[in-house]
Amino acid sequence: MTQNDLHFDMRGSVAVIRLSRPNKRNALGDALILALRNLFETLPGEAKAVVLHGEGDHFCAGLDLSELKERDAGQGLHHSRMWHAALERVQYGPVPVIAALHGAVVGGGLELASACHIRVADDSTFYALPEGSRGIFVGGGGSVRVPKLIGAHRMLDMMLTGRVYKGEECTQLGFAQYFEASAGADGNAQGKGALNKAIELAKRIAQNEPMTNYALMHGLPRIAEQPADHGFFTEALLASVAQSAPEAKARIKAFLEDGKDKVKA
Ligand code: 1HE
Repeated sequence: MTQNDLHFDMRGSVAVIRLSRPNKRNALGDALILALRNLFETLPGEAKAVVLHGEGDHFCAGLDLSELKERDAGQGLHHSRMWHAALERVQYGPVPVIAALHGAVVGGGLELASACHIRVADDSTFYALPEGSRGIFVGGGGSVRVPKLIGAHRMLDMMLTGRVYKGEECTQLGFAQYFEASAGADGNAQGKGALNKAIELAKRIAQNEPMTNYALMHGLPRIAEQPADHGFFTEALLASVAQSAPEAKARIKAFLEDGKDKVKA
């Protein structure tokens, strides 16, 4: 399916979504943001995990600046809220989302990446928040999500000074959980290293019990915002729901009786 510069296909139980606007570096115009929202709201039930990536040399150049026409304050507010609604569907949709990041992950591209659950970077990946130098502000949830990854102090520096982060150290700083080194002369071309790793992880995640995945992606970020006492209670509720699924009981029996899925160091 290709619609509004968004490509979608199923690879087994993994839904692969590609931003397909390479000539504009996958810049996110309103139509693309709305298509993304629509796609996450209508994912087929067979999809147990999503991989999100970008076509061409970059993941995403952020907001389509050509659409940044003269908006009054009210229109600006609604535009930002439209991004919030779309990225909320990414973070709190039905299944975990793994972002394969290559090339530019900038502005709204970093906001989109930070709404995903797992980020995989590679040699080509770089992160920036050019809003500061363009005289605008983040509007796609970046001020809430990005500091949770890298700290408010680092985000502030990026926006004030235009600092660009690149390389494996970004993984330690929190931008991504995985870093794929170049696989050879052209083995990592156009982010294939990150994409292949993201698909491998998605396939692994897709094998988990769906209710456990759902409880993790919906529960953990909310528990993190709750006072400890509320968090313990939410945890107990989620634990009781997850463990009562028949699939969970079957998996525990398979371990106890056959040693299936033993943890390996
Ligand atoms: C664009 C955009 C865009 C490229 N909106 N058209 N984001 C930014 O400020 C980042 C702006 N983009 C860049 O800094 C660079 O394009 C890149 C580093 C991402 C890639 O560089 P490069 O050399 O590969 O491509 P290019 O030649 O700069 O761009 C190719 C074309 O894409 C060119 O158009 P053309 O008609 O001349 O071929 C560019 O104008 C176009 N293009 N990026 C529109 N972003 C919810 S609030 C979020 C707020 C933000 O995201 S602000 C940050 C916006």
